[in-house]
Amino acid sequence: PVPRSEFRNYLSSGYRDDLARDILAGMTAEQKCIPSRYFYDARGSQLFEEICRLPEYYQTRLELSILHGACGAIMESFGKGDLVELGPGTDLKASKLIDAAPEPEGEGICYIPVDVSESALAAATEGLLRRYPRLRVLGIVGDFTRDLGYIPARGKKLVTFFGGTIGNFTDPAAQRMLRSVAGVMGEDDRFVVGLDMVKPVPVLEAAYNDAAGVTAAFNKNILAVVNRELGADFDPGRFEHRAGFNRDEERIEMHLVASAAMAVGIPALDLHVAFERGETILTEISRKFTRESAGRLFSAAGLTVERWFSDPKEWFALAEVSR
Ligand code: AVI
Repeated sequence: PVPRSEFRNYLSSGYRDDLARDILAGMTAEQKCIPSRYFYDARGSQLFEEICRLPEYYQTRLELSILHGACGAIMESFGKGDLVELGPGTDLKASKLIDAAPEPEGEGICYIPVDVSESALAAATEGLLRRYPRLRVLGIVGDFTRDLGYIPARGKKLVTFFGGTIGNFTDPAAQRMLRSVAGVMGEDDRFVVGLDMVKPVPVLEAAYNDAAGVTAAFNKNILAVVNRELGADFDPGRFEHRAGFNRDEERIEMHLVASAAMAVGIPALDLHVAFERGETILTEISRKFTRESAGRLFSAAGLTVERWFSDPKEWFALAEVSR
């Protein structure tokens, strides 16, 4: 019998080189920064899963309930073909879609998750293969900000990018990513993107300053990543978590604040970094959208919003776009 699942690895071995380059740039910049993609080592991914279950972090639950209401309409127009998921977390969202497909048991659908972590791909697909005896799987181990060209060009495609992660990209990075998705889409294909929306500031700020301190631990863990990979001697205990909404930019900004003046050594870069008390490292932006700003984001990348699905308060949304 033909195997139902296959994994292809397109990952370049450059994680440490990328990190070294980004940390050198980030630690010598006027506003020190560390790109948020380095949050997600094993511990960071585990902490992020914990964040998704926090009472203050409404995004994950809302998105799932919106998808529950929208999956019938989305799958009715898709029918069958390649279901591409960029950065799958669990298999929950893909199952919602496959359950709503016109044909049962995953018939006619090839699920194509794209993620840098092969273990994340295995976790996302194992259950699906068991649950849908006719589903096929093609796992792409790669970076969805640069490896989308490896998605096979054939038949019809539904691409999904859940979780509001598009908000973690600066505008130029988001444009690059959206254009590369547009580049693999045919005219009848659709792209479903999760967007966290502008809402009352206390709600937004609580989601990034949870009472249990999980987001603070998640934020500080990025220093442990730099210590481990580059031999640096950041003391996470001497940095404090800070997250607040920047109204002008319509985004949450997450920082690590030096609680005292200190020097940090980064041997792999032959670098000593001086911190003043109160100086910060920007570790993440999380943009919040309105229908208007989302429309501008997509149209600048040559994409058009076809349908809009959201909760009654419009706190989170799924935009279904075409090219
Ligand atoms: C992955 N991303 C959409 C999350 C967010 O809300 O921007 C990451 C996160 N940062 C702090 N809490 C969650």
